[in-house]
Amino acid sequence: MSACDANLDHRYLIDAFDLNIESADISFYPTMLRYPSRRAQSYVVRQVGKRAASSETRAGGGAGIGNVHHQLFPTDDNSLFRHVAQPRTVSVIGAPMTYGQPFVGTDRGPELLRESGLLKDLSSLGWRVEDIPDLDFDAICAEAAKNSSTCSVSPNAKHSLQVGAGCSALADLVESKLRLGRFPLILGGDHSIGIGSLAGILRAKPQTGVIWVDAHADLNVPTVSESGNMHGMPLGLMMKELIEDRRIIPGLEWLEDESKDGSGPPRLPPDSLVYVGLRDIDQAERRFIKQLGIKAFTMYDIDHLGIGRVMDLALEHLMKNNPDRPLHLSYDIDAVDPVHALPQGQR
Ligand SMILES: [Mn+2]
Repeated sequence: MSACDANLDHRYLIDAFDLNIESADISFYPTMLRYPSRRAQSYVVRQVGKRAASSETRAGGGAGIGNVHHQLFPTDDNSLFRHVAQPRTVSVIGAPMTYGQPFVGTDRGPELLRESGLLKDLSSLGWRVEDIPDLDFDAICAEAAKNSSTCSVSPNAKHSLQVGAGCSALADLVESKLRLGRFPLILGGDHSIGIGSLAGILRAKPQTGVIWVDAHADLNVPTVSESGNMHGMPLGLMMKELIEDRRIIPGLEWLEDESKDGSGPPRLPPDSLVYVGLRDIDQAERRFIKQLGIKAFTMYDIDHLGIGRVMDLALEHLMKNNPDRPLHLSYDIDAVDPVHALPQGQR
């Protein structure tokens, strides 16, 4: 397959998904700050719009990179979004986190997505939109950092006090919105926000299956991480098989708290996760994926099978034992091929 064909399929990665999800987050990779946020927004809106005009989309080969307004219609199909209360309300939560990696700037994500018309597009799909002010990570993280002189700092989970405090606040908010029957749409921020999203989601709905769209596996834990950057750890920290007790990481002690309804601390079973779009995996992560039997579709699989088939297989895997489970989509912009989202400084 030529590079050109491969890239075309990467475009399908953005446009041809056909899911019925109950929560989603979107995060930014630091080198993609200049990424045209309209595309990211289009992608998320498509997921929330769900199946609208999907037959035409499939028939057209999953293309349609134009204006979402022309391709999506409100859905009144009550078999969709079964876990979301009527009338359907999406809670837009800004999580402008930067401490999961070294570069400042990922905090602009929520602002860029809002500027590109996200809220209007969601409302045009028939959703009630609850736009929540961004979490005040400046204040939350600064307060957490004050403790760094009094408590030990994890050598290989950088800025864990800040990431931990921010994600704790995010988890509480996400959990409360899910318990109200709302669809939390979390706008990052770097992907360390996944720690907060997943924790909140798994507390409210422990059966949730997770679709992780990302170039990276984000399956590191401090013992194996090459960089110590926590944006590479959100999934690793949720797996009991990879880290037994997260209280060893300063700032993450709250992850081991028992939830109010007794469902235990948030954990993600390896068979409740599917990767889509992997193309840059660390050695330790490769080993974990193999050992734990995690379902993973790389960019090669997408080029080989097409995104439609990949998504069918992903859903089949997640739903085979539990067809009614809620689904969470986590979308890292770095999954988009650089040909469509140029890294900073290269355009
Ligand atoms: Mn990621």
